[in-house]
Amino acid sequence: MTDIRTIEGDYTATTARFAIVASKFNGFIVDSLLRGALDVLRRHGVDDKSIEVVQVPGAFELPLVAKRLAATRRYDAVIALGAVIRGGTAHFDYVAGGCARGLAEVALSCDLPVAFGVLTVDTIEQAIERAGTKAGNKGSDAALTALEMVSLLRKLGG
Ligand code: INI
Repeated sequence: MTDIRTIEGDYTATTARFAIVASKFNGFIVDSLLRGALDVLRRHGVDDKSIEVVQVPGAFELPLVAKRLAATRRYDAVIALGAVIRGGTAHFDYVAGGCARGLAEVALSCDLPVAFGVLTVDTIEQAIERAGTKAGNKGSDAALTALEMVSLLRKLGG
């Protein structure tokens, strides 16, 4: 055995409060991500009263609203959900890059977990695969990550 102390989060943060910010663009995909995220939170004992969902126009708008929500200090974590699909969109890189950079910036500047449940894929088929079909559900994954990060930060303290 080793003497190294290891600290990791678990999924027991049932009293935590969560803000979910979800984009309406590609809504039929994002709705599945949202269902997945809510399912995970509920199955882990989080009460519906501890969850708020805010809808934004597109993935590019996720960071600003995530920042507003984080700044209220009402939540223990923010879960961002969206779907950026390259398809024929010339500005995919700007939307996906701005979204990812912005959300990372919110987490650091607000000192709050921001789970990245945003699909960045080439095709609608790939998005469907990652939204509750054969490649899992990125919304569920993000909710699990949020639960784990809340628990981890509680353990780390400070
Ligand atoms: N927004 C998305 O969430 N997904 C996309 O695939 C997408 N594409 O392809 O353009 C998209 N564009 C809109 C963007 O997020 C902003 O809402 C828009 O540019 C206004 O700021």
